[in-house]
Amino acid sequence: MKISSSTLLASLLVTIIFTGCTEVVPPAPFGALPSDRQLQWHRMKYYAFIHFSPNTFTDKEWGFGDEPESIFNPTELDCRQWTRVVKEAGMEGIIITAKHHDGFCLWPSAYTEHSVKNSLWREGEGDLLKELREACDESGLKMGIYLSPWDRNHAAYGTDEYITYYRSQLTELTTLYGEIFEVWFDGANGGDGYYGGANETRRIDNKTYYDWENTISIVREHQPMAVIFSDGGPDIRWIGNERGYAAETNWCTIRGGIFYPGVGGVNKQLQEGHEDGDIWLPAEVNTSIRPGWFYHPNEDDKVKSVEQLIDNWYHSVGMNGNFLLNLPVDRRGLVHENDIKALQALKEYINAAFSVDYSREAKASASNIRGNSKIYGASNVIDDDPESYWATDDDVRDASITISFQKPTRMNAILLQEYIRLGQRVKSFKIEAFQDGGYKEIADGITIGNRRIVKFPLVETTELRINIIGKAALLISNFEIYLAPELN
Ligand code: FUL
Repeated sequence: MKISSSTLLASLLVTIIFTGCTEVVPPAPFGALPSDRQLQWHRMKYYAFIHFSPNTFTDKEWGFGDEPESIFNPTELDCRQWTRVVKEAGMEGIIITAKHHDGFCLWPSAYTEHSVKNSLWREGEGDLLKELREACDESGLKMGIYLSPWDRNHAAYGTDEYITYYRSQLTELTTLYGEIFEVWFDGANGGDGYYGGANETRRIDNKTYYDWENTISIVREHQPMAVIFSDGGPDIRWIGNERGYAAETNWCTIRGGIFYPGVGGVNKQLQEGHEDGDIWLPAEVNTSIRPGWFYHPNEDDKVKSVEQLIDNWYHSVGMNGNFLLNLPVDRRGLVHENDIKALQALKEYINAAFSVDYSREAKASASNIRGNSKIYGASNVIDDDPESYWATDDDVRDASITISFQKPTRMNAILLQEYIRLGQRVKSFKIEAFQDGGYKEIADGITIGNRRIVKFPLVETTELRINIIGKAALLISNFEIYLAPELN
């Protein structure tokens, strides 16, 4: 069909009349990009780990694998108590140690006798994963699983037979318990153990033994939206420490081919990612609310203080990561009272700090707007739509956005988000406040990524200016301003 030039002109005029501008080319993606399952995970912030196994009853961190099943006997186990506590804490899900290194299974696996089915708990009729699934569903929480690759109980650990066993268990967990949001592959692998009575040391090659590609495909087949965690992803990476600290500079990108579960000597790289990374692999920040991952009665008075938890919050949720906080369920099968108090105190702080966003009363303007189009206007950073964003022209990689308040406004924290669907671009930023007739720098940083919360000493101002330098056109989707309670 031939289109006449007058038809084209008419359609252009219609576009101009209805949109108020000529059409602007949307920004092209830049560098490595997140998958849909990673984007879904990026929308989360904070969720619980629960470590629970025979270790809870033997006072150990790593069971040898020879623990009798009868030792697992929580007296008041109530997954609804867990989900109530977790929900009230503002968390969004629970990842459970379905099997830790000791090999004991919290579900009645068809492939081993070393499980709840031979314990005294619920007279061997119990299935902890089923109970947790029901409790999570009732409270609207997501459920994730930790299935330790290392198994100090299994006689065949170290051979191909064990890999078949491991995969059968992974299939059970990804098919029998509904939707799983995350699968956690621990890096601790190989060493001494019971191994069906052999009582010896077995070493495996972390990189090749589990044939990760084929093991991972089981999760992909049955739970296509579940993110897979390990030192090397493939969806989310370990942050390189167990203290609960991301680095201030935290890229979602890393160079491919370096990391795999149990890779050693790369903790700093895991903590910061790589600016020139060719794959998208954002970080999850995990730590325990107590010194140990498992419950130990002598740690009842060693629960982290609220100040410590707040620090972990800013260094995870506030530094381009998600926060996975471990709650060691006790011998009753309950989250301990002291842990609940600490969780509540953190929640109170979060509520007090982040419930009033002062940016929503302000006006935003920018030094450059892509094609001068409303679609990419500055006000997109202070609306509530995560899919709208301020964008600059392709050749503008150094620009600023100004937030003006109707009256002097007090603040000490700012949250920034890039529109990461199209890549991580920001490579430095500086925040200035207008005070005493001029702009004064109040904070600066390197990366933003999915979410960055910048804390600074209290300022009162009528105008903020954020100068940003990127690797490509800038795309900022969100900007929030808070007055958080000061800690003593
Ligand atoms: C480590 C494990 O060895 C610990 O026992 C714990 O499960 C922690 C989350 O990961 O690698």
